[in-house]
Amino acid sequence: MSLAVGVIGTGVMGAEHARLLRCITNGAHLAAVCDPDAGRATLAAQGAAMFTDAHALINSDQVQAVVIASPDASHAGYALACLAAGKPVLCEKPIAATAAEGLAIVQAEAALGRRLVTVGFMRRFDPAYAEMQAARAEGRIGAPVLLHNIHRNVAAPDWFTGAMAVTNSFVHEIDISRWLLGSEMVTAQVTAAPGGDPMLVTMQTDKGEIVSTEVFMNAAYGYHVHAQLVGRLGTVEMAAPTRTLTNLANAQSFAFPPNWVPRFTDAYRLQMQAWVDATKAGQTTGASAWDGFVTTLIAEQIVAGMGNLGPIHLTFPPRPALYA
Ligand code: ISE
Repeated sequence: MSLAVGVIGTGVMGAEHARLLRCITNGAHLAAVCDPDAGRATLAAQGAAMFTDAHALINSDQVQAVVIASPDASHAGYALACLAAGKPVLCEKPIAATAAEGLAIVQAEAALGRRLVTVGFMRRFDPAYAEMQAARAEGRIGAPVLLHNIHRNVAAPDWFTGAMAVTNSFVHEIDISRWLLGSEMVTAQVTAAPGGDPMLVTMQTDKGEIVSTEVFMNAAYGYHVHAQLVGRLGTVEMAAPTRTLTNLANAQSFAFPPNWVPRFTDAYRLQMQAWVDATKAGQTTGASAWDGFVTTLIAEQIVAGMGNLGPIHLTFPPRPALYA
């Protein structure tokens, strides 16, 4: 039986998730979309049902599982509504705009006693990150000591505030660093250029590993995400995010993508397929509600402590047994 999926929000990410469900994903189909903008909803729906009220989509009999790709501030309310309706949900990052809202999702899911929430930290499905994670887990580079991350965007949109470099962009490195290392972050320290962009965040894990991340929202030349994991025996890092190299006019070159959709196209496709397969098997995959909450909690503590001279000491509430 094909899984009937409803997509809330048909902006850049919602349109891509709708396309994956319509054209690429096995075992599922796009049953409905929801967006107040009828023009882009129609483009994404391509014949699927259209809603303007997200709660009506979530509660519709036509929809068995939900993808949330609406603006960040609406994620938590819709995720809670999916839990109340008992429907599996793939929620774009961040899981919530505040840690308190993220915790409410964790508590609601723990009370339900079964996991229905997956957070769309798609980098976990990127083949390069997956290889790095396997290299670490299999001990191929020895004990990890450092992780260097680079996260550069071409230009921040007008509506991007300083804090969003942390809460919307850097959350990816919080999640992927926890996942790559299998560690929890315990401290963070931020050094920002005048005006706040770029910034350098240094975190330390519970195993003493150091995680450095450059977040540069206006790097101009292209969308560029890179990671290098340094172990006691060797290092593993991403190769150029491209299949071809051009030799021309005394130089070798490759092109950077303009944004994250082409860079992570495989990750989004693999994430959707894994989520559909897991959902149909009554299982979960990817980042949990707990991972989403911890990521937002760390981001919130970093934003609050950004002016601090010393390191920010990160604190967490106890992890419910559901996420052991
Ligand atoms: C954007 O919202 C994303 O999720 C991208 O993956 C990230 O690279 C970008 O910095 C964010 O603004």
